[in-house]
Amino acid sequence: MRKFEIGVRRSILGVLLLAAASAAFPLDAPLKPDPAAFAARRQKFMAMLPPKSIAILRSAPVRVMTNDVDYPYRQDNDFYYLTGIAEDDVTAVLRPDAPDGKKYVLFLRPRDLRREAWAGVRVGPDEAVAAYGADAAFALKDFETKMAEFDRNTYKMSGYLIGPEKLYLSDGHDTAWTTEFDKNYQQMRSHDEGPAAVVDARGLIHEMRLIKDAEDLRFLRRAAEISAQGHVRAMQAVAPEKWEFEVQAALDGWCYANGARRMAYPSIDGSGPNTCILHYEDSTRQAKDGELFLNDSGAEYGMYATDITRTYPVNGRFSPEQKAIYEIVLEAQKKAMAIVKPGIPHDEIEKTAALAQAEGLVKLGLLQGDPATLVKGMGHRKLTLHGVSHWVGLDVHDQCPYRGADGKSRVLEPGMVFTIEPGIYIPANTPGVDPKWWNIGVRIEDTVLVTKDGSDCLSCAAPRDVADVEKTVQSGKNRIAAQ
Ligand SMILES: [Mn+2]
Repeated sequence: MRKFEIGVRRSILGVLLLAAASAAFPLDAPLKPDPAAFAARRQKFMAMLPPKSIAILRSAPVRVMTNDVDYPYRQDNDFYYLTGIAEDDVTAVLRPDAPDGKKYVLFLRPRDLRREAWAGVRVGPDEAVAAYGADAAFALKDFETKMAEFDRNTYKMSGYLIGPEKLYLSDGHDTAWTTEFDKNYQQMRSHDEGPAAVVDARGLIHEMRLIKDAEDLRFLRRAAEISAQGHVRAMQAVAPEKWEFEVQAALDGWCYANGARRMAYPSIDGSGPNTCILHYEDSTRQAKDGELFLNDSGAEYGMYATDITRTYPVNGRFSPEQKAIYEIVLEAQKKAMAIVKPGIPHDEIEKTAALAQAEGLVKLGLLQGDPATLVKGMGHRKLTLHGVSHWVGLDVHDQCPYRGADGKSRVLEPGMVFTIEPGIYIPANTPGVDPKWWNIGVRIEDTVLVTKDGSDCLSCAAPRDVADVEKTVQSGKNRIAAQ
């Protein structure tokens, strides 16, 4: 596929052929999560815990949107990573040295057929062992007594929390559950029972999530692949007088039609002045001839995010000023991408992109001074605003420290996935900047995997080079002839 792409890239026909090829029917079958991958992660997680530890993981709560309408349910990523369970109101317990051998125990809501008639079929305690690979499963109401119970025969406390000295907790941000749990825990501690130390388990889980396994990568690749195809659709949908929401629909719709159940974050579709608003989410403006369009959108596929931005001319041709800025951003991204390999400190990506952008902006007279000095004093941020790289995974911004306790940047390892996303933004009325540069906002963003000896850009199938971008926009069938 890659050779084919390069071969036909040079013509408009090529772009059309590519579009036709990626719209082939039938669609690739939806990916199914592999239960063995979750079992392997649980095993690895338990092996990381110190002796005499126990972990309790809680699902995400249902969140209310309006009156009696809830937001579509979205599982907590740390809970999902270790369990593969997508439903709400579940508590998982991991017991590395369980005396009874029941290392993975689930607590779930019992089946309720009347409720299921509204809300859909659930896995109850009776099915959970087979469905989720648990060693044992119980109703939620049994959670408290299973954790700790006074034994009337021995006059001693017994239960999962009696014995372990460290409790690793990931509460799924379910504050109601946490409040209740904490009340019981404090009561237990007032009798000097239960683990004395509570540790936030998320730090450990985030470290695991930083290095992607084969299961992570299957989904991350698919998310990036369909989103990159969606970006081609969006480029073809843009034209003078088109509304931003029409372009958004072209991309988001493509992702949904290819199995994405959500976008990874609210799509950013901005035209003209809106290209300079980093998190513009309204999509309600009409694009005008001669403007730029900035599209920062990525699908969530099977819980996994991708993060991609493309910027293109609404009428299919960059103006000289737009092109000058675009080429600085593209050069910065390419330079930063070229250094990615194991052993490189992560902040080298930021430094490389920042220097390239500062050099370009000084050359154009938009910044003054020595580029390296500018970068040191963060002077370039006047027009570049943000950093250029964050981890990507189940979260669009996967949470893991970028620096060690010593303040030093984390060094790249195979399996890390992150964005490279330089940008330059010149809103109207920027002091000291000639109006010909106003309303030019450019960001180019891709999601990149560190491989054994370099990198693999997961989303670079979306056109980036000036000629490819212009050709793709021009190939849009609905384009209104301009000029
Ligand atoms: Mn990003």
